[in-house]
Amino acid sequence: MKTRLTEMLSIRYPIFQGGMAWVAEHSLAGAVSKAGGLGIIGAGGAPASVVEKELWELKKNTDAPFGLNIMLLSPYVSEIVELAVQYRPAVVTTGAGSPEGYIEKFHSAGIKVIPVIASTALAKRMERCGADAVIAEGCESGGHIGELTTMALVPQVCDAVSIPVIAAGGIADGRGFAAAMMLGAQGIQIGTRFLTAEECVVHEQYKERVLAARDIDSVVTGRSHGHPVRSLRNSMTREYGKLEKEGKSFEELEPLTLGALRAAVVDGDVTNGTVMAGQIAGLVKERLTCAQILEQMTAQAEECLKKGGCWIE
Ligand code: TUI
Repeated sequence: MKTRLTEMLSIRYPIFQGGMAWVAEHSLAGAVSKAGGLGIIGAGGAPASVVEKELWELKKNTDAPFGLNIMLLSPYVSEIVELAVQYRPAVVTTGAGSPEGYIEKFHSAGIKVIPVIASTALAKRMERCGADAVIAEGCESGGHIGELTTMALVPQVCDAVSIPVIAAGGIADGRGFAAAMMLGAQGIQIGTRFLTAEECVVHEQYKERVLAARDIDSVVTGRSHGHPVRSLRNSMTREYGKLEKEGKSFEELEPLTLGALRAAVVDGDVTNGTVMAGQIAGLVKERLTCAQILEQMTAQAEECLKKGGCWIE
């Protein structure tokens, strides 16, 4: 499946693995890159020393191209930017903000810059500033999200910019992959489906929670304070939702979520932790290797694209 994205990055599949905070470390990213996708280390809110260890381990284990995701709300952004320049991933993806101020620096180091955007306005701004592609992420995604759905966002972004568009949010099988390509995307980014991959190191309880999730099991908290986050329903989201309805301030709510993603991912606290996952979690029913996920999704997408739909003769 050759697209402008596979050619730009010399990768076999036009598939990025989302740079999920705490989750996207070297074993997951390395497995995806080795299998022919683009594995991405997620810096999240971690200090540069932690991220450096992951980059070092990844580089030790594979020569395949990989990426680094920089979460722009992190207090360590400037150190992580320097780390990127030092370790030279093929791509830097960014989330939760605009990477405008860093694009030139990355380009001088030979690094492609691919921001996650949630609107056509930001996509156009990124193209003007020299971004090499954009990831159009719909609100079906897990974690920090925008307002528009993937179905509405992707074709509008594809019409608004000339650089390649990568679709993200709500894609976990070959049907979603094919649909994204029909909307004009040159590739896709997958998060939730990789949570249950064999090489993914999230806690066993987290994996079980994702495997058990139904279509309606994710909720968005934090809308009232401008930081909407999608995760799987649990005691924490119920308590958060109740306090949000009562009009509690961000400062009063923050203690509920501080360290809660780590608690779920690392300690397996799926009751009081934040179990970030997308709406498509209900479709994720098996544990496969990253290579199997990429092969299966691509074969199914090619089949769908050949058939072109389910018309009757
Ligand atoms: O960044 C993500 N997903 C994330 S980041 C994260 S860590 C976190 N944890 C708790 C609270 C907040 C963050 C967990 N999941 N996805 C990429 C993404 N970026 N989605 C939406 C956006 C976005 C939104 C607004 C990008 C740019 C933007 O505009 C900012 C501007 O300056 O115009």
